Order: sequence, then C-alpha cells, then structure tokens
Amino acid sequence: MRSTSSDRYLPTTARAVKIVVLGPFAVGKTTYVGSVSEIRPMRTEEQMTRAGQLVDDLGGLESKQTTTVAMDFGRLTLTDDIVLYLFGAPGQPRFRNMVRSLMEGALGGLVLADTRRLDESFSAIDLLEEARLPYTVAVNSFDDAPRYSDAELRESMDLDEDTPLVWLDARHLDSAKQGLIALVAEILRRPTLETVR
Ligand SMILES: Nc1nc2c(ncn2[C@@H]2O[C@H](COP(=O)(O)OP(=O)(O)O)[C@@H](O)[C@H]2O)c(=O)[nH]1
Ligand SMILES: [Mg+2]
Repeated sequence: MRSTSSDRYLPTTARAVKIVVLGPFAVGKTTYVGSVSEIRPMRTEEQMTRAGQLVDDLGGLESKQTTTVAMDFGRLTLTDDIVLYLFGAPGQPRFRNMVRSLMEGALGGLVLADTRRLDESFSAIDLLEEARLPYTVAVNSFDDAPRYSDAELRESMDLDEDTPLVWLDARHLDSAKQGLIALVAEILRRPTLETVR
C-alpha cells in the first residue's frame, strides 16, 4: 500500500472552531499565530512607512519594522476532534471594522495583553463583549514588563471572575497553547455554541 502522510489531512469528524486573536499593535499576535500553527502561517506583514507614523502610535515600539495589514492565519489540531482555525487581526484602531468582519463565524477570542499598556487591550475586549463571544485574556510576558498578581490584573482590566486569565510567552508553542486550551474550555462551558453573524 502506498504510504501517505495522514497528518496532512484533517480527520473528517473533527470540529472546526474559528478563533480570533486580538489585541493592540505589537502585543505579539503575529508571533503567537506563528508559534502555535502547525501549517505555515499565512501572514500579511508590510513594512511600516513614515506615513503610518502619523496615525500609528509607536510609543516605545520603534524597533518594530513591519505590521499586519490584513490578518494572520494558522491552524492547530488541539485534540483528535477539535481543530482550531486562528485569525489574528491587525491591532490598530482604524482596523476595527475589519476586525468585526473577521469575527464572523468565530466561536471565541483570545485577547493578548501587555502589562506595560493594559488599557490598550480594552477595545478588543469591548468588541468581543459586544459580539457576546467567550474570550480569554492572555498576558504576553515581555522581559521588561511589570508582573502583577492575577487579582490586580483582573481589577485593572475590569475582568469578570469567570473570564479565564493566563500568562504565556507567545514565542513558545507549549506556553502559547495554554491560552487556547483555556479558551476552548471556556467555549465548551457554554450551553450552546453561537457564532457571530
Ligand atoms: N520578549 C518577548 N517578545 C515578544 C513576545 N511576543 C512577541 N514578541 C516580539 O514583539 C514584537 C511584536 O510582535 P508581533 O507578533 O509582530 O505583534 P503584533 O503586532 O501583535 O502582530 C516582535 O518583535 C516579537 O518578536 C514575547 O512573548 N516576549
Ligand atoms: Mg501582527
């Protein structure tokens, strides 16, 4: 019998779950999707321009050279029967309507946060609440970012007690995956699975 590489094909019984990965500019969304994706992630990175400096606040992030202009896309087989399709959205406020479109059909959202600028994750949380989608907040651990207790974080981000909150490093698969595991548990906790229409 001819051997085939079965892991390139999805089991027909797998449930496809669309997840959006949101958060501000430079919080690590592209890095995140790249770390967890088992297929070569699709990226839409473009070189940032001087014109962009007028509208995108680079405060402290001047070393960043490229930015996502449409989306990041990746896939992760989480269990035998759950396959996640990840859509990372651009973080700049002017892309808010594009993010809304990207949320169509999604079952949940992962919000990345940076403790140096927690307030910048609010708009992603607002969008998910507005869409009534379950979400998980994942603090991406940057080396020089302050550490707070979970209670302090919940308070400053005004998170409900039952909103999952995890710490991760977007650069490493095992750590990054924890955010999706928490999110899928939260999605499955809901009595009915509803997507955004
Ligand atoms: N130290 C550290 N750097 C990170 C981490 N995640 C991302 N980065 C870096 O932060 C920068 C912005 O990341 P990127 O994924 O492009 O952010 P995006 O704008 O949200 O897509 C890149 O230079 C990454 O290498 C992390 O967990 N720790
Ligand atoms: Mg990006």
